[in-house]
Formats: sequence, structure tokens, C-alpha cells
Amino acid sequence: MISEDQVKFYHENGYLLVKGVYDAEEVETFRESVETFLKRAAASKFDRSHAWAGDYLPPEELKKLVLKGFHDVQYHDAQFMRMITQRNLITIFTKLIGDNVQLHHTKMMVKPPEKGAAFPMHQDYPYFPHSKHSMMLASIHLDHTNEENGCLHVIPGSHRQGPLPHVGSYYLNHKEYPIESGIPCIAESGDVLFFNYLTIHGSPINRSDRTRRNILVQVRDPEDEPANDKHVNWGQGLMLHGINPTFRNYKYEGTLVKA
Ligand SMILES: O=C(O)CCC(=O)C(=O)O
Repeated sequence: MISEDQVKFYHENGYLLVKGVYDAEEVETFRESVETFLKRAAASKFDRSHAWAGDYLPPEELKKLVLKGFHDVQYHDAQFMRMITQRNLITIFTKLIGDNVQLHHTKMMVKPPEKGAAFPMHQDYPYFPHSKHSMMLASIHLDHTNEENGCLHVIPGSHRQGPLPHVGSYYLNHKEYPIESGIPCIAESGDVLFFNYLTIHGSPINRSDRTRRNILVQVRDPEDEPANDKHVNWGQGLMLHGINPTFRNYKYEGTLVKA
């Protein structure tokens, strides 16, 4: 599915856009699942916008923005399980991370038309630091995305700087790192953008009349242990490929909560 040159590109630049990982039929099925999910969420008491707060926009602008972000979508609809275990996706993960690929979490990111919230530039590292920095993300595109509808931007090679100080551990100083400091990753539905959790990334507001639906899959090498217990939840630990050589060095222990 990807060439040696693409693997080299990923390691040098910290990201890789792969075209056509999912076909049109798969994309259509997943769009239907996203729509059903959003309708069910809207009818529940758990629906809310997950737009980031902060000082990168005036408060009155921030208030208008909406982001439908939900973690661990595979717990809600089996189609998402099919999505994250799809053969092309797994093959690419093994080329980029190694034979053992372990799920950390998934997240639905829907930016609605005209008011889809921005993500200021950041690394994912502060959210779930790990010792070997193997953690990487696949952003599965269910729509054609460009600068108008808030496509992802990345700073090539930025993963090589290592962990950087974040404002309130959420995002990088937006004056030093405006979203335009990244290159826009223009993608079509079915394409997948891969990047390391140290790669600086973000995305602008969706100001277009089109929605932008992405599903993120965050994975790690199971031998890369969490540096602390930040973002530990029920979604993680599933082996997507290979084995877990650590057996049970660390594991999630939750309690059952009736919401
Ligand atoms: O999907 C996007 O536009 C950005 C998502 C992101 O940066 C994140 O979840 O860390």
C-alpha cells in the first residue's frame, strides 16, 4: 500500500498523506454511521460542542464555533470497528510503527459548515505523553477537505524538535505558530493523513458551506509505555496488529459508572 520512499518521507517529515486508503463504498457506509451517531447524540443528554477555549480568537468569535468531537466511536457502532481494522490502514500502520500496533483511542471530528471550530497548532504529546514517542495518528477523511472547510495543517519535520511547551498544556503560542505556519494537507474522501504525536498540527475554521468529517485513530507501539496516566480510558489496549510483548506491564482499570 505504501512504498519505501513514503516510509522514508514519514520518518523525515513526521507526516504522510496516503491517497485512497478507503474506497467510495466504504466512505459512504462510514458517513451514514457518522450521521446516525450525531442524531443519536443529539437526542441524548451527552451532546455538546467540543470547540477549544483559549485566547487565540476573541471570545465572541469562539462562542459561535462548533465541533462535534466524540471519543471511542467503536463502542457505539460496529462500522467504526471495521474502519479501524481495515486491511490497508493496518498495513500502513505496520510500515510506519512496526509489527505491533496497539490502539490508544479513536475520535470523531465533525466541523459543521460555516462555524466548524479551529484547532490551534499543537503537538498531541502533552495530552498523553509516552516514553519512546511512537504514538501516531491516522486522520481518516470522509470529505474532500481544503483550506475553506478547515483541512489539517502540519509543520514538516517539527517532530524532530521533541516536546515543546504548550499554553496551559493545550496549544502552542498562536503568535509564534499561527495555523498558516503549517502546510495545508488537502485531501479527498478515503484519504488518510498519518502523523507522529510530536508533529505540530492544527486546522482552521470551516467557513465553507460543506461539512468536514474526519475520524482519528491514535496508535502506539505497545512497548512504548505511558509516561503518566493522562488520557487513560476504556478505548485503549486493543491490539490492531501483531502481539503485545509487554504482556501486562500496564493496563486500564476502570469502574462502571451509570450515567
Ligand atoms: O481534525 C482536526 O482538524 C484536528 C484534530 C486535532 O488536532 C487533534 O485531535 O489533536
